[in-house]
Amino acid sequence: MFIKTVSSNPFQDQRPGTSGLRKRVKVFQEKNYLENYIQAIFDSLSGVTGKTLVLGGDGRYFNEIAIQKIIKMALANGFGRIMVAKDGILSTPAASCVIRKYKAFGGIILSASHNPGGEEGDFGIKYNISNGGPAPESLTEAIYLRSKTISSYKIADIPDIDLSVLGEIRFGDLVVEVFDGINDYVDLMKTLFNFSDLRKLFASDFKMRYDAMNAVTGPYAHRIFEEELGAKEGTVINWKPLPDFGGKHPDPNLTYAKDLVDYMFSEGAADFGAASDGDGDRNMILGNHFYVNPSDSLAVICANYKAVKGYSSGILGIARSMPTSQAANKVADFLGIDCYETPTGWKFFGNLMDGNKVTICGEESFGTGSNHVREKDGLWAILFWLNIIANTKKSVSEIVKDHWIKFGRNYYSRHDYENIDTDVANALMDHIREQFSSLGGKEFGEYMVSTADDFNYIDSIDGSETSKQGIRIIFTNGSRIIYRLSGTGTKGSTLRIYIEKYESEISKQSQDTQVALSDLIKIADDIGEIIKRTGMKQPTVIT
Ligand code: VG1
Ligand code: CO
Repeated sequence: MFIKTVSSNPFQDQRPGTSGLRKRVKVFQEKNYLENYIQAIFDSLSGVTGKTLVLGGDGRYFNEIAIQKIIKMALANGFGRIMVAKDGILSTPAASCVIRKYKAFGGIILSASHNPGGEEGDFGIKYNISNGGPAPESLTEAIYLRSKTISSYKIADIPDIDLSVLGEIRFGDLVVEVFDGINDYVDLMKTLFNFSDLRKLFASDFKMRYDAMNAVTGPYAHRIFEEELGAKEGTVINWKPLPDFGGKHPDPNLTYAKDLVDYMFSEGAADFGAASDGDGDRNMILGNHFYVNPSDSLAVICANYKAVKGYSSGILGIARSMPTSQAANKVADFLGIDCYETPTGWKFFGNLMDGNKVTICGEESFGTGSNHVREKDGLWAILFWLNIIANTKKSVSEIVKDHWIKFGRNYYSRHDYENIDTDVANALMDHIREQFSSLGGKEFGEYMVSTADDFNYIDSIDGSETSKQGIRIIFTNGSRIIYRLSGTGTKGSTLRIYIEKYESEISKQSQDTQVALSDLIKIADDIGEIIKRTGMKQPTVIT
């Protein structure tokens, strides 16, 4: 095998964000842009010689082109076995599963997750380490530093691999293995969930609709729900992965999964509705005429762990990202276990799971998962909910309302202001920071501020510190307003405002969320001058 060294000039903008490097496809198509970043990853790893690398993606435009280049570069950089998913299709949680199962050195997942795809859309690259989880900050920073000085990359001179044929291709001692990206994941789900109970559920008059949003989970969902569990044909819709996701935005929320939401709120809707994002790590849960807030979903899953065989012996602890509502804390208190608070992004949960501190983790952004892998897992959350339904014989809305009666309700909403000018966004955040010293004790109607600060995180396992992970305005009654700038967008800046209010009185638990939070929404604008500074009268997305 002949290895070429190609000289190249570095780029200065290859800094990974919340979840890998995300850029417009057009940027990745620039000469050497992809190659440089991949080489920067390999240069930042040590001891890869002869080891296994897992490779796959969410099927978006540029997936296969990138895969062919990465196979050649990984071989040139010393990996001994490249496990590449058939047709290049591998969901993020399935990649995590496979890395762990085959004890790979790491994996590269090609995805920009919920960002739009297609030629005009986004592309992304994530590197995952041997525990199956996203690279920690220390590694992503090392990759970024390396990318700024790189001067060449290595690539093997071999033909493209046919990704449609399972099996091994040998180049001397080196192996490229095209494997089935679905089987291992389905096998893992079978060890966790009571598939026989679920088969009975689907054999009854229970009806479900799952929208794969033309993204990666389609083949997984079709296999699990329709083939394994006997759900009626047509339960899984939009299940063939398309390079442009059918022109849609594969983000399972009230705005971008509108077709499913409209259906679930229509006459004759199914009992259960769900969707996942581009790379399969997110989930949205809907009941008949009912939407489950992701923060509540995390709390409900934790409170019902006994319903699921893989967890029935107990959960070690819970972790949630800082902006996620405190509903999970109520459950942890009740169970007598710890609830950890981490910065946004799944990479911060890995150490807690590896250190046996937590079993279940979640984020407000439609991400829930457990220590079965080291990524959030959309289908896992959906199967968990189905097991709860099978076990309790209650509807989704009954399950959530009963939960509120027991634990109280954390009214919760996130308001996103997308594509605002980056200078305006930074100035807005600084404007809030300037008020930190004067906000303590300040009253806004019935709300009094107890704390106003930047969230800084110290990892309890390795002591690493991460600062400025969102501005917190915490009120004396436990209500919160959080301001953060997104780390996954590719156009301008996205301001996220997370608003939370706790309500223990049962008679006050059935208000409309936006109405219940209206005072806090107004306070968020008073403190942040959002309308004035952005010129936007309302958020672009409300979840
Ligand atoms: C967003 C979410 C965050 C999630 C991240 C990656 O990040 O808020 O909770 O972990 O996306 O999810 P940000 O920085 O834009 O707020 V995924 O499904 O896009 O890999
Ligand atoms: Co995702």
